[in-house]
Amino acid sequence: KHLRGLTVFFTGLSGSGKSTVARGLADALVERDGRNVTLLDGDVVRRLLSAGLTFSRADRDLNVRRIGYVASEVTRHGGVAICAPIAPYAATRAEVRAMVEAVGDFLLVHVATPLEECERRDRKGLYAKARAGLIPEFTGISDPYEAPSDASLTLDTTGLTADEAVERVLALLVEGGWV
Ligand code: GGZ
Repeated sequence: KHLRGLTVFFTGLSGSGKSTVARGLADALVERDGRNVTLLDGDVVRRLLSAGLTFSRADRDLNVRRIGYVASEVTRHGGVAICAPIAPYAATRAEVRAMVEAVGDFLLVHVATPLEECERRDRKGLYAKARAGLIPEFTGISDPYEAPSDASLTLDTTGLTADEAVERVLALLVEGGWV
């Protein structure tokens, strides 16, 4: 078992299940072997670290780079950073990967729940608003999402419980010797 730092970076649409799986993974890692875990969840990041940023491409990129920078610092010091932004742009994700891989390990998890399922869930009513034209740049509806081709794991949460989804990510970490 090595103490190398690690970033687990979740990417996917709003409502895909990123936050739920990320939180579950964080809890599981702390419980299993007391690893030093930092969860960089979208909501908290947008409220504090990226307060005031919009959803333009420039601001999304800034948001994702900030998350990546914090994750790289956690990783540098041997911790586990778990990030869960939409991160719709492949080039920006690649920048974050490079930043983290300079100091530790990076795993990309694509939460690839289909748009129709995310929209069916519509837990915050944002898809309905976006369809009504009330949110001009909504990912998947009126703004792009570039699906990754470099994911270590692709997870469709349709028909999976949160625990089952977390188990799949944990299995990947066990396989790679991180836990
Ligand atoms: C996408 C938006 C938008 C627009 C508000 N597009 O389901 P949520 O509510 O909690 O997750 C979404 C969150 C996305 O913020 P991120 O920081 O993860 O995005 S990015 O990585 O692209 O910077 C959604 C809400 O914010 N939200 N407006 N226009 N999601």
